[in-house]
Amino acid sequence: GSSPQVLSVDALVVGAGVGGIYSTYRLVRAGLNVQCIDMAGDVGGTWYWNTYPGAMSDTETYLYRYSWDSDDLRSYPWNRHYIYQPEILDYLRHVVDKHNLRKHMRFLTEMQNASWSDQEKTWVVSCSDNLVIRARYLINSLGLLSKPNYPDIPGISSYAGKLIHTARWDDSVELAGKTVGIIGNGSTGVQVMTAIAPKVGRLVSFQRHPQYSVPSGQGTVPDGYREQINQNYDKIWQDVWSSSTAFGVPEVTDKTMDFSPEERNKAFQRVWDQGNGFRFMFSAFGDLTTNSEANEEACKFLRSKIDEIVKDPKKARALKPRDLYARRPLCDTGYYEIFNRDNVDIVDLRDTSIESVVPEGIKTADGLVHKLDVLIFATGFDAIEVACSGFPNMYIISGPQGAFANFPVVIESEVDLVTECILHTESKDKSKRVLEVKSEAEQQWSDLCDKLVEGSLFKTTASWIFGCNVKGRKTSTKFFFGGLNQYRNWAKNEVATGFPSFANP
Ligand code: NA7
Repeated sequence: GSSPQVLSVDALVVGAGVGGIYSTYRLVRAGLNVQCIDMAGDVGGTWYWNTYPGAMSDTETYLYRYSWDSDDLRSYPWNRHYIYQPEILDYLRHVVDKHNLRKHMRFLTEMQNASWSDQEKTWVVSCSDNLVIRARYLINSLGLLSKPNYPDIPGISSYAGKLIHTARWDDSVELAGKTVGIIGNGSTGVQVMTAIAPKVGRLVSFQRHPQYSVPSGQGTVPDGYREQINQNYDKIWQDVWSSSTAFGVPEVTDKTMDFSPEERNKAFQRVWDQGNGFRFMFSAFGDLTTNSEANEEACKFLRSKIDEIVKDPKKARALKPRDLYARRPLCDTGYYEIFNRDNVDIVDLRDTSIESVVPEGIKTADGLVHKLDVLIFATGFDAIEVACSGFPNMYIISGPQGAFANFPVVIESEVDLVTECILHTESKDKSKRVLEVKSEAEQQWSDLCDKLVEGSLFKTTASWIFGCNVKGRKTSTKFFFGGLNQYRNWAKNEVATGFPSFANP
């Protein structure tokens, strides 16, 4: 073919989501020549791709944003406790435009291959469009949940109706009046079902593992709410940065079983009424994720709520989990309530599994063929599968074994460290501008991550958090469960002590 177009820059940022935008901002501000690319048609990352009905953040709005533009934080308009996908996308576009970052970005451009030239101390990255980008630093900000996971069910290609994955939504798919089947009832499935139930002809959830969900407390914020947040923002961020989960919820240490059944019930009811999944898991008691007896108390409370809300006992039975409350905590805007609608039904795959997809719909093991006009896969992602060791001057934002906490805050903390690493490298003689994480440091971190999950009940459920959701993937510790605060302390110490975990190879 024709010879490629070659672009030489100081830093290449791959991905223009929450992490890529902030990386670009920091490195441009530091005086580097930066190119950011994304295979998508615009900025947004996760929020570019996940446009399914009901898509929203389940972090409260005042924390689902960057902390570093103090004016913007206080003036950019929002009016609900949680923001929907189009609003998040607007916000990210606004940040990019306000800080003039678009001129550093190139879309519909995919990184295809990257190799390090030891001689030139440069990454040589080939991209789609016959483009080669040469850069001293490579920052991968590809997202931890970006590759859609398709279930391993025979017959999918034979399906004659409309098939759609939530992470590749297509607005032209007509739902009104149609019979819609959905596989997947995690964060995504719960949101999409709640949103479409009133619009579709019939909705059938093919459910393998029900999950516990609590009300989010969504709604327009009351008068004075924003003003109060604005006045306290500095303190709010200090608290978030020194917290473990960064969700802005109190992280209490009380032990569940030290309290009477009445007191326990009252505490669970209080966080249920306040809303938010992380609040329910971490603000009533401090041991739900480590003590199974305590956890079972939360389960009992949540199962009783399902029985209370869902009128049809058969549906209620199907919706009640039998395992522990030990997955990423969900919250919703009326999920259990939709099952009181006549047009919403549930097939409990614990009773009868999916045998195959057939042209008409889904065939279950009991021999029934469920006819479907549309089949939605809310089946999640092939999460956090990236290589990392032995790559000089390469960094991964939200890569393996990052902190398990509110992602925008985690991402910001990671980008801050990466920027410090790059500035440190830049301060060196031109021929020595290389920094690479030591393999012993990497091993130590990995061992620490393994140690921290010992005793965590999250290990007892099979979810993407340990890579158990995709067939053939090795189960591993994909997160650092020491808390955001501990990560930030570690990072601070790295910077203050001259990057002891890194070396100039
Ligand atoms: P999740 O949380 O990985 O949920 C995927 C769902 O899809 C879950 O209910 C799975 O059931 C279900 N699933 C996957 N494969 C199958 C098959 N083959 N048959 C039946 N059911 C299946 O993905 P989400 O998109 O909801 O959320 C991911 C994260 O994005 C979330 O944590 C937020 O941080 C944002 P299972 O439980 O495995 O039985």
